Amino acid sequence: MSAVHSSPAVDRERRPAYPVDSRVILGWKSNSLRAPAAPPFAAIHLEVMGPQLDDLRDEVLRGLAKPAKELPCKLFYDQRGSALFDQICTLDEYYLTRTETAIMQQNAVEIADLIGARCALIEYGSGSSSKIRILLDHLREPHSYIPIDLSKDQLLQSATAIAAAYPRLKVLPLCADYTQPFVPPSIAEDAARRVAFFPGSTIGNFHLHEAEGFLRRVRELVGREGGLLIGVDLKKDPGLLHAAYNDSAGITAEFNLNILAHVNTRFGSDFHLDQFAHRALYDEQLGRIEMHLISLSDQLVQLDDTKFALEAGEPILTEVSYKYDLDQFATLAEQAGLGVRRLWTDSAQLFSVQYLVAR
Ligand code: AVJ
Repeated sequence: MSAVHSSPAVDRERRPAYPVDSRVILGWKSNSLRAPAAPPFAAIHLEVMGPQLDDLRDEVLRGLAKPAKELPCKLFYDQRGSALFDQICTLDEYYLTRTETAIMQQNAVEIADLIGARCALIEYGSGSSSKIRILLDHLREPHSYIPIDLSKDQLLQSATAIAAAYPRLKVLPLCADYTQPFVPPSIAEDAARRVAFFPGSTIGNFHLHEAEGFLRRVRELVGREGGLLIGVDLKKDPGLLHAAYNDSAGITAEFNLNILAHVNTRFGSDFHLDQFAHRALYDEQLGRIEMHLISLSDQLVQLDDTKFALEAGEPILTEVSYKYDLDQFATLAEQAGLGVRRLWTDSAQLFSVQYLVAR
């Protein structure tokens, strides 16, 4: 029976179908604790696995206490940040989204063939859940869709839209921070295989050693027969990269600065947005874009009881975005127990979509 109906969303978080603490023993194989079938009035059951507000606060405090200050890039995506990101994706200079989407559309039949029938799709960082539609439109009898995102409101909204558009699909949204190990939701055992979906080259936001650990966790989650469909941005002319992260309309700058507004509202800090400037540069040696916010004056910022001193010109690192060679990424995947089964690129080799399988 489907747990999802196409009626309007009801956030059932405040009255979960099972005790919240049971999440620690909910696993792939746990049948006994599966949530009872949803009553007809319940549209979507949202499973929440944290993170606790305090975990994020600690991460912010630790990042600002470092000699080279940093903020975690997952904090870009409050409501305004998510809207700005969606806008970035439509910019001429930001080739990533349209290139990845075109690759997926052009090869959708082959991709769906490789994934096979009755799969459970687990999307890491589902955001507005738009790219998954390309898959859902081509897959044979997809079994379930498990979007994972930190932003609860957007998750509920997009999961509801997917459930309405694909009434035969089980939609099981999970609010979690996938950069940290988390307990996977219990997925009915009758899915033929578990396939993770990680588009957008968000893998680039991990440092290289973190990326390997992340891929290994994905490999564990999907199991022996599982797969991972992943978008990986490629090394290219630094000029193109620079333009993609320094768009002429200034949307990326707004997106970058908005992280400070988000930290202010969420944690009560007192960043002055007009005292910082956006900077993005490509480090060719390290093969990565770095986004910074540069302090425009000597200033103090307070968070809880701690005051952080910033000098004029001092950067806060807000994001890294690694660009890969195909060989380099294949090696990384191998180290994580995944082999490249097939990959697709555009004619200019700007971007790649890769289907990895457990080795
Ligand atoms: C889609 C999260 C990978 O690094 O290109 C866009 C985010 N940052 N412009 C990226 C982003 C600046 C983006 N990710």
